Amino acid sequence: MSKVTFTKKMTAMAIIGTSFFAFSCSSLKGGNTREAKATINSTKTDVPGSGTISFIQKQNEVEMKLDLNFPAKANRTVAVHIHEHGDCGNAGNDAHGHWNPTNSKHGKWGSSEYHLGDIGNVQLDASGKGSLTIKTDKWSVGTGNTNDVAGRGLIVHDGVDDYVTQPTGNAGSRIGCGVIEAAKK
Ligand SMILES: [Cu+2]
Repeated sequence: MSKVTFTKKMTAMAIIGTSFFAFSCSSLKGGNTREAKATINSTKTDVPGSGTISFIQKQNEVEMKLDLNFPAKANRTVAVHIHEHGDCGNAGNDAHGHWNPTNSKHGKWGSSEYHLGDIGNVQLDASGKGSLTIKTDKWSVGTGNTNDVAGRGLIVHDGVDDYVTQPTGNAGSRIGCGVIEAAKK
């Protein structure tokens, strides 16, 4: 009898253990992270450039790090957005419009209304390099939820986002593009 009781206890413990593991993965408790990144390439031969962007989710916070290098845009400000489709075809135009799962107006990140793709303007230095960091609980990474950045397109524009003009910010043509891909587990 004691042997049977022991086996039942072990089974119960295994079930509890499995449930806890599944719960902790989906809610990203503890040290679990989810990552996505994109390599940004120039879409125009006359405006060479490159860049990288990474998104790391820890618990409910996503940290975005963006680095750009567009020498032809030295000392200028360029707009950067997450666009709807992770497709850089047709010189970046296949990425379509701004990613806007909340059906909001275009605006400045953190203002009363803005697209989830409205990363904003990045100042480039005398060599054409610039970077930006955002920490937010508005995005997720690799979750498949409507606020998941993975599978979207990262677009660098030729001009400045005025944060007012709908729905584009009048940011000009597309000079850089990258596909945001979730890191393989
Ligand atoms: Cu854009």
